[in-house]
Amino acid sequence: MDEKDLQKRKVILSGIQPSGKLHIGNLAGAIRNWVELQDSYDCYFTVVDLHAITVRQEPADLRKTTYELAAMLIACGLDPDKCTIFIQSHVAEHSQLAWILNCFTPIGELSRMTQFKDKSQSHADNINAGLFTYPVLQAADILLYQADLVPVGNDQKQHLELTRNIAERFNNTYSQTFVVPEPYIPPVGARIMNLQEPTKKMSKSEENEKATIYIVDSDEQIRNKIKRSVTDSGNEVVFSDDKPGIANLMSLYSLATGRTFKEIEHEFQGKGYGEFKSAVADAVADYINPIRTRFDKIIKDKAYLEKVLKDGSEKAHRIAYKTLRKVYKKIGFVQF
Ligand code: ATP
Ligand code: LTN
Repeated sequence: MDEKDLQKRKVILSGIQPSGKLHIGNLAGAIRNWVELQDSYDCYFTVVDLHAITVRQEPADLRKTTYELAAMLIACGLDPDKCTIFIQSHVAEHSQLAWILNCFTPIGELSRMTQFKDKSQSHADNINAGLFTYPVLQAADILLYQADLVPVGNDQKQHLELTRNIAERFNNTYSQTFVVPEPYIPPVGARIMNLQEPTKKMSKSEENEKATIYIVDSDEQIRNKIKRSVTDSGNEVVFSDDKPGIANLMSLYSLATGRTFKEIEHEFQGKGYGEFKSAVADAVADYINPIRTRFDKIIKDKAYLEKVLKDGSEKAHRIAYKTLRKVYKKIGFVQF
């Protein structure tokens, strides 16, 4: 692809918090889609450590998790030659623009954010100002790169709406400065559920280890977790709302094999849950195995990982700097 084509491609930005071990839900619902997008868009993917400190983090853990998440993104298929991968705090413009955007965000709009309300409840001992202005920093992440599209799950739609409001307010006050981004809801966004309570989503913050398949789990651990997962009464493998356990295993099997629900129902007709669970266990273990193997290699090669992140932050900085300068000029700051 020549320089001109590259310039014409639409810009995508997304972020993920280094706040725990990555699980198969994150892979199915977010990262797998990012991998698909990197061939057709100009993509920026960032590990949002500034966002992560809105809840208390152990410094050594945060550093380790940030490295591991970056390595995991590459292991899952993001190719540093095709997209830009960087750590948010390495590009100072994120904090700089966030401050400015804070001055364009009414407190009333921030108090309506459901994530703030939820997190204030779950972290009642530390309701800090950063937790409140979290969505403004997210707006800065997006607007710095003039992103056209932002791949996010449903839970982030409200933050994206706020980003659009901030961008429009700024553009109307001055003149066209920011691209107003659209959410990108992927065509297939499998939602993976908790293996022990299949009506709850699989989540990093779940305490019961048996409920979650981590990408770093061994084949054996994956097989055991699936074989011991909670299923429903009955014995037919069919996709139905009143069989959340089986439906979840079907989603996992579909993710691992690429088969449709119809094909899966057909494959296991008259075979019962035991046989189905064994097949899912093997398929998912085989699916995760090469990702874990790549991860183990990358995480040991610090020099490679640091080079990818340095190149990524330099590229991101070049774009972010241009936007920030434009903003400084519009609001009347003396140019530096
Ligand atoms: P937390 O427990 O802190 O809420 P999480 O595991 O739910 O963490 P997030 O960091 O909130 O994950 O989300 C990262 C990305 O993974 C988001 O795009 C989100 O939509 C997606 N995601 C998270 N959990 C699932 C799931 N169970 N199924 C599908 N996608 C998921
Ligand atoms: N808030 C998001 C993570 C996030 C993000 C972003 C997503 C931070 N900055 C920019 C998209 C674009 C979350 O909790 N999933």
